[in-house]
Amino acid sequence: SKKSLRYHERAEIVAHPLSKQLLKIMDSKQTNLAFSVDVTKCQQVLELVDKVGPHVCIVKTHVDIIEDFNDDFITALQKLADKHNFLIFEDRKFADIGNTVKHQYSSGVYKINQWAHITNAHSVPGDGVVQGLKDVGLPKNRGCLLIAEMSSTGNLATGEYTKATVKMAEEQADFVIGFICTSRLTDDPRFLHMTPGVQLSAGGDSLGQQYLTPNIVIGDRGSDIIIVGRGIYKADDPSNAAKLFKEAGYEAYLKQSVD
Ligand code: 5IU
Repeated sequence: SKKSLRYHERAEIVAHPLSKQLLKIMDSKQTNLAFSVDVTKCQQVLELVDKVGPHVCIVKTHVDIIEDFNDDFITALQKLADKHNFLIFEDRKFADIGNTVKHQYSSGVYKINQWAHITNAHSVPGDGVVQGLKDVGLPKNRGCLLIAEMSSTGNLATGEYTKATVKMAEEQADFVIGFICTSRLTDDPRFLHMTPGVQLSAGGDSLGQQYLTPNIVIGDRGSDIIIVGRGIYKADDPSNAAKLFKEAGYEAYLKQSVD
């Protein structure tokens, strides 16, 4: 596979301050691991994140699955982000017209724009979805990932849809910092590629999730960041599991990058 730049080299090239911050974290913590903390109680989330935090560059949330969500939870999560030096990514998957996503991003119970460094959107509505999020997010230095591909079986984000999503990102690269994808989609070093559906051995679940290994995702497919949920939080020792994913992901990165 194609050789790529090291994190510290890319940190010098990227324009968006958030991409720069993320690449610096990846360089200094030697990790391309994002932890998807998909549990449903604030305390569970915070305990897992405190254990796993030293090993990750990103913690990915689904705040709408948390049963006892409250503002103190966000304050506590932000404290952990400072303590362990990671970014917060709310996996909101915005998918409405620009005017609606603007409100969904800034209002309601969660006020995602106030605390999530990164969020994501489906490209299906057209670039108005990015425009709407950008109105709210850009003044706060937030960044957005476009969902160019999905990990689940039978998903429709393929072929021309994926290509058009990359084009949409290129046209709004001041706010779109990268992609959710299953392999590298562009050699433009500004864009960060993040891949869910990762376990230490290939396989799947009973609801269509498909798993690849860190070595395949980073090494063979040229993605930048592995996103791992159950592989970590269902493990007997989540901290040690995160360490194993971190080491596997980082080793694959070292092998495919220029010395
Ligand atoms: N996620 C995927 N696949 C996708 C997208 C998001 O799995 O295509 I877009 C999310 C769903 C879940 C996490 O929050 O990534 C993966 O969790 P597991 O590692 O537990 O399968």
